[in-house]
Amino acid sequence: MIAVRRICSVALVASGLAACAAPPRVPHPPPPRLDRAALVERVREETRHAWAAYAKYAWGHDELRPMTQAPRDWYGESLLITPVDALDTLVMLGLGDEAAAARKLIDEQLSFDKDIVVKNFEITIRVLGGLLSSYQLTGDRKLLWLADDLGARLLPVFESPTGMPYMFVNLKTGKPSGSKTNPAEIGTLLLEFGTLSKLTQKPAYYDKAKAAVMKLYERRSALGLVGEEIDVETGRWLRSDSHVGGGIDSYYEYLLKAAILFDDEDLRRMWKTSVAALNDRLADEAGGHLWYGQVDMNSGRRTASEFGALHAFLPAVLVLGGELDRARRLEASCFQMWQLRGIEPEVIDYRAMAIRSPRYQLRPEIIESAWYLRRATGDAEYLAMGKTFFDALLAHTRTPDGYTVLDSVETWAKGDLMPSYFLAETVKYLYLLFAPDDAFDFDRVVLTTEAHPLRHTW
Ligand code: DMJ
Repeated sequence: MIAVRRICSVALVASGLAACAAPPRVPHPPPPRLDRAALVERVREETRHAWAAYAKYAWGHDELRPMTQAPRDWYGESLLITPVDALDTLVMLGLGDEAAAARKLIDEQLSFDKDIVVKNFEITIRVLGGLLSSYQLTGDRKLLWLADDLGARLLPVFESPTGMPYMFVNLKTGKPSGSKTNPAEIGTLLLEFGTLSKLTQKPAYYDKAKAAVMKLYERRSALGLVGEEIDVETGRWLRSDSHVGGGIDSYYEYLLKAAILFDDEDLRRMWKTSVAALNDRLADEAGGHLWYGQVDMNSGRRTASEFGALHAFLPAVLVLGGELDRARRLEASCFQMWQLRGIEPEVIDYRAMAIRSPRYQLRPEIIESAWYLRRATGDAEYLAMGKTFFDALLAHTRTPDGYTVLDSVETWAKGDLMPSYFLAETVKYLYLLFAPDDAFDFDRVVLTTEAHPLRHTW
């Protein structure tokens, strides 16, 4: 009897249940009805709180360091990264005064005529994408002019022997640099460069960004996978680890989203082949949950079982691609990762359910996926998830002066940065999740990897 009891309790501990005997069947109480209107209002208030801190301590600079109440510029001189990244959020949330102030700042002060070497990917997704979506939302032609000026200065990145972009470029001289790069930095340009092409009627932007992604796709392995690092001068892979995390993630996202926004059949075919390879080779089952881990792109051999905050973009893209069951299961896994500590760590090992990187960078991906799932299914479970995310952000990342990243979700030690994507993405997806389903017209709209809505108007 004792032996039986022990076996029983070990099994129950392993399965996370509290008692040995089958518990009486008590129906789950229905989830409490959320007051969506109150949540929407609270997200607006918190956005105002974050923006006010930027305005007070970092006005005219790239980002805010909320703990030291200081500004941060990425390249010594400001490119107004937070105001540009945040402007469409301020407009969409109806924060009229804040949006007007951001627009005035951008119209009057933003200049790209600077002798600085910038990262093409980050400036494209945050600044070029922000300018384009804000132009479409406001009709302010200065924003389109700025986008065109920036696009022209970034364009030399594509002048490599393979046509795949260098990682950096000097905004004044046009000198590109950094031949070792990754799929995300090559493949996450087409929504922004393509939209710029359509709005300015300059085909070069679309053609170069599309050629680059095709060159990358051509270099996929026989298994249909891409690796982690590639040299754009030789076209050779430098690292063959394949996964859907940082450095690769949004390459896949843009195959599908660009196929949708531009009605591009090449890209649709490339997405279909690629997602089939991901589902076939990277998808992994552990603890009854679906994950996407790491394999070698050539042999398919499993190399690691890591998953993290960045990987959590995938349920959203699976929803867009019509794979609802996988999306649901993967978001449930992401939620399990969140619940390990009550806020998600940057990376876990999903087999050991152990934290590998304890930071929380105020990332939006898990919230983004909850919003896509909510729209696709109508299920209240995703609203409840969103409330869990929002409550945790309020409890652990809010400061008297905006919001900050966490150095550790194990100790709750705070870092000192409010990344621009917090205002571009994190609060926007929370708002969209709680807002009435028809609050925005998403007809022919695709959201970029930085949550900038781009509308097909051409
Ligand atoms: C954002 O800058 C973009 O979403 C990018 O694609 C990767 N993730 C960060 C936010 O986590």
